[in-house]
Amino acid sequence: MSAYYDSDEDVGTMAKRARRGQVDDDPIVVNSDEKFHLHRDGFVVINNIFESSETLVSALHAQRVGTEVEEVFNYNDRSDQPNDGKRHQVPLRKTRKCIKDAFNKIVDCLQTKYPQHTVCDCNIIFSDAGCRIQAAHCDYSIDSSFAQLCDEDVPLGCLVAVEICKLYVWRGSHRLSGLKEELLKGVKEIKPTVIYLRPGDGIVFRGDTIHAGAEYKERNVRLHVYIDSPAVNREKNSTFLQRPEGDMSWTEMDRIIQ
Ligand SMILES: O=C(O)CCC(=O)C(=O)O
Repeated sequence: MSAYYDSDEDVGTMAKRARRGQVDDDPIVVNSDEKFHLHRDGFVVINNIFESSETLVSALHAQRVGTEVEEVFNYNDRSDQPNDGKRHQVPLRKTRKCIKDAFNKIVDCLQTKYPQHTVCDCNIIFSDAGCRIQAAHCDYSIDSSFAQLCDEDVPLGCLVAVEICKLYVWRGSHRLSGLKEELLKGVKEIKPTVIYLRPGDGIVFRGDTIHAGAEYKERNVRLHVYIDSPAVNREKNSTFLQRPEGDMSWTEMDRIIQ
């Protein structure tokens, strides 16, 4: 298995650079050709959804100008690192043909694969050079009703690469939601997996899969699509860190999701 990004930096170094509470051991690096199963692993990679281009990358960067840019959280509650202000997002506007074409392909692909779901909001995510890893989180609040959903009803998200990008995922972490502390005690720690995506690839992940946006040495742009389920109302643009205060079972989660 080889990484084809950050090639001047091995994964061990990359992991050491990440601070305690994010990725402090060697993450497992895989590229997008590896096969995964959405409900077994918590995520799946789809190759070649559309053809990316320099024009598309530039057109997406251009959307950062002249619009209200939202800061995406990029602090770490475990190491008390403050937000570095290097991760932002804006809603995708289909102003150019290259954007419309790519977006239509993404919607066609995801809607065909997940016909019971609805592909809705799409944001452009920007990382500035030096952007740090996010803290581990889910995009939904995993309360008891969420934990009882059948697999087919779980809402999904998709990170789509327009240039090479990566995402940290905790494989199998979706099966931990709803487990009581006594049961969590028997679960072995899960090391993060770094999934590298080539331009045009996407990673679809369940709303209860723990993940973290990656660090970037150089600026990077990518798309984040919400794939809603009729069974769950989504709070727009929310993320849920893995340590709600006062919930003791999360001490075990801290141990498991290293
Ligand atoms: O920045 C990324 O690539 C992913 C961001 C993310 O997962 C989030 O903000 O929920």
